[in-house]
Amino acid sequence: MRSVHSPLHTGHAGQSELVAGRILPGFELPERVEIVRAAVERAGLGPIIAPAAQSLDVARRIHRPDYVDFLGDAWDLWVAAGNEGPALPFVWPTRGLRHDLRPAKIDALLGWYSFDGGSSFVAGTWAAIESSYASALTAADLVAAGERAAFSLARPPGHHAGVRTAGGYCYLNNAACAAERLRDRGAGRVAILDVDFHHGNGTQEIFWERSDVAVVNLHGDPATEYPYFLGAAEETGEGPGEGFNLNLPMPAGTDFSVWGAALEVGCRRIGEIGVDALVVSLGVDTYEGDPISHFRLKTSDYPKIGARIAALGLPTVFVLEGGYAVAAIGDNVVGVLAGFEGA
Ligand code: Q9C
Ligand code: ZN
Repeated sequence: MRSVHSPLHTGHAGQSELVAGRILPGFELPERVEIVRAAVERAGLGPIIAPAAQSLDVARRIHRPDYVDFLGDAWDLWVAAGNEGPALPFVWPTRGLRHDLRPAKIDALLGWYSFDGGSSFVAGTWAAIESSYASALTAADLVAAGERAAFSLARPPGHHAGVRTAGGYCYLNNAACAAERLRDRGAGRVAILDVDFHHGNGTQEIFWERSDVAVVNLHGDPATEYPYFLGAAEETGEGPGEGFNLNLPMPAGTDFSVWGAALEVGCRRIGEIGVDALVVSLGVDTYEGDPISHFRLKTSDYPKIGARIAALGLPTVFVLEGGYAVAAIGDNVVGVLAGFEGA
């Protein structure tokens, strides 16, 4: 399969994040994608191509248009206000505060448009966001044009980004945009299968009331795992979307014997619903060596994931999400893709 990749992600570097009471260097590093790219090349998975230029039209339908505009403006506003380091939110309009007054100042806008302190902005952040989005849409276009599968080899990731909020290292929801693009190109119904360790709260929020994009999430139980405030099994969708959201939370320490059974449940549901195309939110932070996550999948498990996904027989867009054990991320991601191709 072809991989879609842009070097513009490298400008999204030196960001910081608020974690456990400290401002730390970000975990979501440029090396992640560089190592996956090297592994794709080494495995001979297929050509690596540049994304086609993309308008923000799809992003502005998946997200609020003013949020997309903010992402493009945030760094310049931060610098214009006299700041130098990463733009990191520090105040949020949570319960009990007003939600009807869009603030004017960048300090407040950062919190208005985020749900945590995980998604900071540096000078190259917007160019990286755009390149990750364009890579996902280009991969979707390849699949819509008849390719069996394509891989968006890009960062920053997207599945935590909601209708109007950044968080969890995410800004635009690339997988949601890819699904929307597949719909635009003729797929009647699309499924998103999210195998990242963390619940894809943004993807769930975006498609919560929609039946044309079904969302299946396998993740750490939000009772104890980030993002905490979404992802319980009881969340099944609302209105026309009722029954089109499936959450499969699992406890810390879960290994492939349990995780693989959940994948089976998720894949069967996708088969029952009946969809024309699939987007996989491909996080490999389920790996036993991941520094911020708590599942115990092994490198030898990832090809099995790819093979099970391939058995769905669907045109498939893979979109890179999390995975922070940098030394293993290449083998684990390529394991899924090679397992898919070999099936
Ligand atoms: N001690 C993705 O995998 N911080 N985002 C968790 C760390 C946020 C992960 C706490 C993790 C976000 C795309
Ligand atoms: Zn994750």
